[in-house]
Amino acid sequence: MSVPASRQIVRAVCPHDCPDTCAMQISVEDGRAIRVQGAPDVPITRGTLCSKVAHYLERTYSDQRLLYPMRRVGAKGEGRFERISWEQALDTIAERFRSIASTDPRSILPYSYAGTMGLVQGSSMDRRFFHRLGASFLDRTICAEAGAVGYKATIGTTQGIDPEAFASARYILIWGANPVVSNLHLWARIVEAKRHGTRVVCIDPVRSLTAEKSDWHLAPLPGTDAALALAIMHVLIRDGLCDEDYIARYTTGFAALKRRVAEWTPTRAAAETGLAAADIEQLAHEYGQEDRPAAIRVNYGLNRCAGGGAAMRAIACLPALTGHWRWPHGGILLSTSGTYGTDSHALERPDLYPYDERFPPRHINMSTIGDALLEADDPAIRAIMVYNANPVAVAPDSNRVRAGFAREDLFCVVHELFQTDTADYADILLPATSQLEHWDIHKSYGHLNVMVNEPAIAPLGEARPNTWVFRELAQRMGFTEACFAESDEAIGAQAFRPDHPKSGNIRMDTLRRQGWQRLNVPTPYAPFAAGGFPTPSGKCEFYSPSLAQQGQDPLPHYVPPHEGPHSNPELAAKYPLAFVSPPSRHFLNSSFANLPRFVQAEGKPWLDMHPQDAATRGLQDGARVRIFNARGAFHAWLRIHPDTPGVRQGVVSAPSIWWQKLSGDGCNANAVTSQALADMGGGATFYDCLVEVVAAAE
Ligand SMILES: Nc1nc2c(c(=O)[nH]1)N[C@H]1C(S)=C(S)[C@@H](COP(=O)(O)OP(=O)(O)OC[C@H]3O[C@@H](n4cnc5c(=O)[nH]c(N)nc54)[C@H](O)[C@@H]3O)O[C@H]1N2
Ligand SMILES: Nc1nc2c(c(=O)[nH]1)N[C@H]1C(S)=C(S)[C@@H](COP(=O)(O)OP(=O)(O)OC[C@H]3O[C@@H](n4cnc5c(=O)[nH]c(N)nc54)[C@H](O)[C@@H]3O)O[C@H]1N2
Ligand code: SF4
Ligand SMILES: [Mo]
Repeated sequence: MSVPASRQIVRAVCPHDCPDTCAMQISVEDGRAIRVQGAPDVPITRGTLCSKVAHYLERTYSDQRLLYPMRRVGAKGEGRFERISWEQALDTIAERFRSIASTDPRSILPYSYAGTMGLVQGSSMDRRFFHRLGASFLDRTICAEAGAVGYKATIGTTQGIDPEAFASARYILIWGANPVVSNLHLWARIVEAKRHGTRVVCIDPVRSLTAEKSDWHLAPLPGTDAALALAIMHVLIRDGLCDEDYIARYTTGFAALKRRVAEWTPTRAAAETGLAAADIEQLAHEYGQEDRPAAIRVNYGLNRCAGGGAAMRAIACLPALTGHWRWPHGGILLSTSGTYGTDSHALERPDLYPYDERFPPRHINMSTIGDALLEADDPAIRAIMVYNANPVAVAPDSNRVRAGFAREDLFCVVHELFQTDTADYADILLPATSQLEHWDIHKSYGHLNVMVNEPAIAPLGEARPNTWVFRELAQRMGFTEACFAESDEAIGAQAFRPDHPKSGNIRMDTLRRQGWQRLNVPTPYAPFAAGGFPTPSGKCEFYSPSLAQQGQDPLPHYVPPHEGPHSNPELAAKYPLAFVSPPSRHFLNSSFANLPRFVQAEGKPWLDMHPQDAATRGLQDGARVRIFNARGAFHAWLRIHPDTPGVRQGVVSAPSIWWQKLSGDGCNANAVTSQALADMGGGATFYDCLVEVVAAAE
């Protein structure tokens, strides 16, 4: 195909927080991007993008884009601003940071998450800047930390099966994941497997789009997955469905595990999970068949609860018990991100932290940002700089979060593409570039390739990339270290350790020529076919000495929800429904939830409820309802499907994450979610939340 002279195709990468990390091709004509497509030659993407990013130009060229730096003119949170120059904006920020840092630099807090997953725009110059400044450290726990820590306690890494191998899987268990919505290209592989007869089972309290398309859907109560996993292990061991040779060679602690799971009869697990004991027996038997190794897709839906770490740890034991790791299409997949030898030291330079004895390092957990802004006093947070994130909309317990951001004495800088709920609280609001306007390099948590994002167009208005902002601020703060002058490409060139067995093959010239490169892993890839788990013992640890050392239960166990109908009957008497708020297919967290196409596609804030729960409350399909608990309330429209209920009984679900100011009542699902933490990693517990639902007042 010949490309007209004025027309170019630029290689790009979808920057969003999604495991697929798609390769994009941007057609550019006379300096304007005119078409966004999935790259046909890159694995996983194979030429298709999801329905959000296929319309990326509507985001890029949206008339809602912030194009100039601004300063607040209205009251805090009112969202009224006036235009200023970049010089004025950067000087103001540097001056405030310098003044605050002279008393205690830990009073300054960065707040960022995964607005872009790029290694350069996501976590490089920004970290260098805040490290050098001696700011408070932000613990980035809001999504995956509990599960990642739990999984690693068993396996030693977050690695697992190559996602491509799901196409040849013989039995697939989708657990706490909704790939049709949140991992579309893995779903495409699962559809390939279904075509040759593979049975697909989905474990989810919600009848998600994935559950709907699976052969069997089991709907446990939220936060009870560890009980289910322990009972599956009980049956596998009781009925001789284990691979004793694999266990003997490549695992530790089997005898102790056997004693532990002896207590976990299917009947006991049935009482916790709300599933039928017979179904648990059947699931264990289906799973344990050695002639068809099972591939488990486990994901973060089940780690947003009190026992999220323990659940992931227990589930991660299964493929070692059955020896399914022996096959490339057997085992378990949480995330591929641990496969990369990312050089976070070079990118983030933690060595720049000053270690001043007057100011011992202070960590703030992003999952409790509301409490931190309102209560931290050693020292109080006096300045916050938000980028790649929208905490007012996405952080739990948003009444507390809003109150924190509304503090008159908090200096708040927000760097954004759009005027989000958080941007409304800025004192200085800075315009950020979109992925088409800056350079980056990407790893993935849903495949095994490295990809480069070349800028396709010039920045719109005066929008600037994250790295540019922190480079400029570093200069104004007098940070003279050479790393603050590095270009984006120079930072990107340090992203992977050249001596790493799996990343050592990554070459910048190859990447820039062909757009992507697969890590140095074989195809097919069976990471633990012969053991080699990167745990302290080198084995899959059913018994974990390091957990024992930390004073935690060293064996797989069940931690009931903070707010379960069984575990907290007193609370459940007032608020009897377990509330979850998983991603809508039309939004990506709160991204896209301000753009007309996607808001129209989603329609309204919905609440899915079981017909029996609706009948008890006298609620009709389509009614506007108030969802509330002691922390807050929000409104949504009820969806009841009498024949195929959208949720199990006792559970309600609100597809998320709506912008608060665009949701009708100024509140979204996080009005009711809690800042309580998970058992491991300080993770957030969005899906561990009891509520009551009533008809909305007129
Ligand atoms: N379209 C779209 N895609 C996305 C996102 C998005 O917002 N929109 N977000 C991205 C991000 S940041 C992430 S972390 C991933 C999230 O994607 P996943 O890791 O798949 O996690 P969730 O979508 O939160 O939850 C998955 C499923 O788990 C169910 N679930 C809730 N609680 C429990 C439980 O206790 N046990 C079990 N077994 N299931 C439970 C939910 O009902 C949901 O259907 O998706 C990414 N992809
Ligand atoms: N109720 C409920 N709450 C949840 C969840 C849930 O399932 N239910 N899921 C949780 C999970 S898993 C996650 S990961 C978090 C996600 O929370 P966030 O990571 O905060 O995700 P987004 O809401 O997409 O906000 C990212 C923001 O970054 C901006 N951005 C994008 N690119 C750039 C850039 O290059 N520079 C700058 N400066 N900004 C940029 C985007 O415009 C967007 O507003 O939400 C959590 N909150
Ligand atoms: S959001 Fe996910 S599926 Fe959609 S284009 Fe980006 S990486 Fe691909
Ligand atoms: Mo996430």
